[in-house]
Amino acid sequence: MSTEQGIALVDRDEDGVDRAFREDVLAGLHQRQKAIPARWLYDDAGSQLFEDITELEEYYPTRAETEILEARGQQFAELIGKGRAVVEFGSGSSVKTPLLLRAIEPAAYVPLDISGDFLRMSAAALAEKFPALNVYPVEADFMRQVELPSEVFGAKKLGFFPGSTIGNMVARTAVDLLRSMRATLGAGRDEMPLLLIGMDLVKDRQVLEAAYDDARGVTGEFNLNLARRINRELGGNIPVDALRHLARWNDDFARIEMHLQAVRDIAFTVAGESFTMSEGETIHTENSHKFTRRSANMLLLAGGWAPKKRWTDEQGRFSLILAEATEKRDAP
Ligand code: AVI
Repeated sequence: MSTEQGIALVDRDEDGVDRAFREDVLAGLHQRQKAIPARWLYDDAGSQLFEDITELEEYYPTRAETEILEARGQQFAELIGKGRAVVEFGSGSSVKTPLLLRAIEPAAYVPLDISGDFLRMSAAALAEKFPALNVYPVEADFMRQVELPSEVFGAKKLGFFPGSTIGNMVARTAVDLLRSMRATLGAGRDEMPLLLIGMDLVKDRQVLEAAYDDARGVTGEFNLNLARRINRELGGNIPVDALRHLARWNDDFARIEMHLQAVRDIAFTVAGESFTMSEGETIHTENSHKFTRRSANMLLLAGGWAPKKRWTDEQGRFSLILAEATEKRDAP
């Protein structure tokens, strides 16, 4: 894995501007409902703010999922077995990943991430914690099928996708990702791969809205950082003080939506293009879908995975689901 590969994954113009970022922002700001894909929330400052969010009193998902991983190690070992190759979609968390690895004693660990820096850092930290484990980091966009290192070709695979990041995708993208995971893990060969995936659950609106609009305003900063990033990287002059963080439950789609709302009429430019927002108008910046047992099962089935076992934390806030890749179609 080389640094050069990391650079190649981000396509920059002669001024060093990330072309995909500029295209997504300009296209999104020209829409009637302004909307920018949530992945752009995560520059270095945004990633640090997200880390801070996971420690907030109101933000329960990280604690709830960790509780499940701590409590269910023995069952994971029984159902998943030892000696698998664990393929984590994302760089891995310093808390959650070791809990799983300790429980199932895999033969290899393959973290996949588009950000080479994060990948290298977390892979090195893990290798230190588990000196006997073979760690093969792969710098890649896991939204598409990824070729795994030849060292794990023959091994049984377990995909690991904690955090309910699947909830940040609209259903169509989520299904595409589940199918790509199936292809990456080699479904269709003799041995069907398994997937352990975190999915946050529908609950009281007040609890959800507080989790995404905390009293200390950390989530607000995380959201507003996107406008700051646009100004910094795309030569914009969005008046950030005229935007406020909005987090609201959309019951029709069972999701928390994050928006940046204009508190007065504003005009600004980004990358040389002009935009206006009327007071009250919003830029939609993130969805966080919440699931029921049935909607989670339905999504997994649509993506080619049959749910086998489901665990929740004591308070029933969050679920971790073990699924097995299915044959192409289930009769009837
Ligand atoms: C990364 N993802 C699962 C978080 C979530 O809960 O949807 C992102 C987040 N946005 C605001 N707070 C947390």
